[in-house]
Amino acid sequence: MAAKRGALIVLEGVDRVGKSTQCKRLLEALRQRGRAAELMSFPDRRTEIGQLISSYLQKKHNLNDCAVHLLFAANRWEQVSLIREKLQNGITLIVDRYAFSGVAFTSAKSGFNLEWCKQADVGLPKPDVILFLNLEPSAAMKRGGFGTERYENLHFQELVLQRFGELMKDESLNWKVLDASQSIEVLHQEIISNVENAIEKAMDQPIGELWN
Ligand code: Z5A
Ligand code: MG
Repeated sequence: MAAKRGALIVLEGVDRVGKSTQCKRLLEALRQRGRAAELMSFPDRRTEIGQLISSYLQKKHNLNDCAVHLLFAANRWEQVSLIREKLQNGITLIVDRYAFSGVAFTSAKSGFNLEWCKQADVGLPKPDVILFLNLEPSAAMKRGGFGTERYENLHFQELVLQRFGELMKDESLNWKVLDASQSIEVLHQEIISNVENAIEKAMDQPIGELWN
């Protein structure tokens, strides 16, 4: 019998909703349960492309909006063989932001439509579940406030949330919308039960392709 593959688990949401906090809790919980699991996050600021993105986000320099959109996508594509290899080796990957952030953030800028934005990520490994941490940006902002990076302002985050809403209409993807106003622990429990289901279902299925 072929070895069971790992699941691709994505956490998404606007700024400060608790994605990174939950990704870490989830990783610990899966490992405690004896599951092979690893964490990945995008943007991955460690690569050369990631460094360009990081310096753009820190407003150290400007980039053309189309170019930076493609850089964010390229920063995912440069990890695709690794993602596939880990999944095939039975490792469940927890991913902190993915193509959905890519599309939601760029399409919140004027002059961009969702379809154009999706093209650069078509064919990426398809998540087995997308956990959307849902919270009004005004509430998220109260969590210590936004920092000084690009995009960290209330009006833009509200547009981003609307764009995520558009993406969630796609029923070919397994979106789970979770109430991120709950305590870290309660939210964690909801996440782990959704993730256990996704892992069990993914085991016997081939890895899908996003938006294909
Ligand atoms: N971006 C893009 O444009 N295109 C792309 O393709 C991608 C990203 C992938 C950088 O992302 C920016 O890149 C981001 C999107 C854009 N721009 N914005 N805005 P990032 O992932 O590096 O962003 P970040 O700086 O890590 O922030 P974040 O990810 O948005 O935060 P978070 O991970 O969701 O939240 P957190 O760090 O876990 O928690 C925030 C605080 O809330 C912290 O003090 C926690 O202790 C607290 N917290 C967490 N959970 C709770 C609960 N349940 N209750 C109360 N307090 C809580
Ligand atoms: Mg984060």
